[in-house]
Amino acid sequence: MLEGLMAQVERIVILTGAGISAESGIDTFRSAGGLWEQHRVEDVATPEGFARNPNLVLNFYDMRRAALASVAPNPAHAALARLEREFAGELLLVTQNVDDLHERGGSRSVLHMHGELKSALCSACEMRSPWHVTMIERPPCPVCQAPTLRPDVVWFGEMPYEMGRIYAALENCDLFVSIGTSGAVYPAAGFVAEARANGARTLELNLEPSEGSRLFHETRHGPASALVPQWVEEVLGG
Ligand code: BV8
Repeated sequence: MLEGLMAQVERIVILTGAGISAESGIDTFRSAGGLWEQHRVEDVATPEGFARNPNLVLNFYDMRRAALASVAPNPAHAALARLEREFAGELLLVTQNVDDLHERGGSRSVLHMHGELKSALCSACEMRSPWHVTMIERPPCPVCQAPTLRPDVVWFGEMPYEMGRIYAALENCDLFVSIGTSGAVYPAAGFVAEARANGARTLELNLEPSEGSRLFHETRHGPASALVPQWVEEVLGG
């Protein structure tokens, strides 16, 4: 249905979730045995959980940050990087993921709306710093030296990053594509309705129907490593 429209697409917003990194070996949140089954969300992804047991939370993110060294981007990440290089129109890649696979797959402009494992946020000076090691030892903030670093990750109840920029792009895009996300968490899960209300076409590429599938003009189900390269070829080939 969208094939014929691909040639007229000028402004694309893409939202990715944990499903795009699944074939790289990074656990998703809601699959069987996924991250949230191993830990209660309230304990590891909320400010209250961090206040209650900082060591548990720091260790949870230290382990995920360390695990990045043993995974690699997959063809879906590479295809989005190719789209960024070759698409003549405007492209905004927004990810809910805190991993660095989009960047390692070649994407140069990635908006991490929920933060990044490889970044540290100082609770004292509120500055963000690149971070590649552990935090459990309470290292000094590179900016203010206080021992008050936390993972630079947006927890439940916290405001995601760059919402103004995201909504502006959703208002102007003519195609919104959601890749590898369950549509379970807001405000990201509301982006499709926002884009559709502004007249954009909407496409979901996901292993199975998400919670928001019925809101998309078109949904394609299968692994991202197959669906994303195929869709990028359509956009560029169109
Ligand atoms: C906020 C970072 C407001 C941490 C994350 C009631 C109604 C509506 C909203 C709420 C509500 N109660 C509370 C809220 C707000 C809350 C929320 O939405 N809760 C939900 C549970 C109802 N949201 C928030 O708190 C957000 N902030 O609202 O702030 C505010 C206002 C003013 C002032 C201050 C604040 C912040 C939410 C951010 C939380 N942080 N991540 C970390 O990573 O550790 S959430 C985390 O889960 C992800 O970032 C992502 O956003 C979310 C969903 O995960 P997915 O990426 O979708 O992964 P999932 O496992 O769920 O799904 C994977 C999908 O991939 C599946 O569909 C699967 O089929 C597919 N898949 C699997 N394999 C493949 C595949 N697809 C393709 N190929 C494959 N191979």
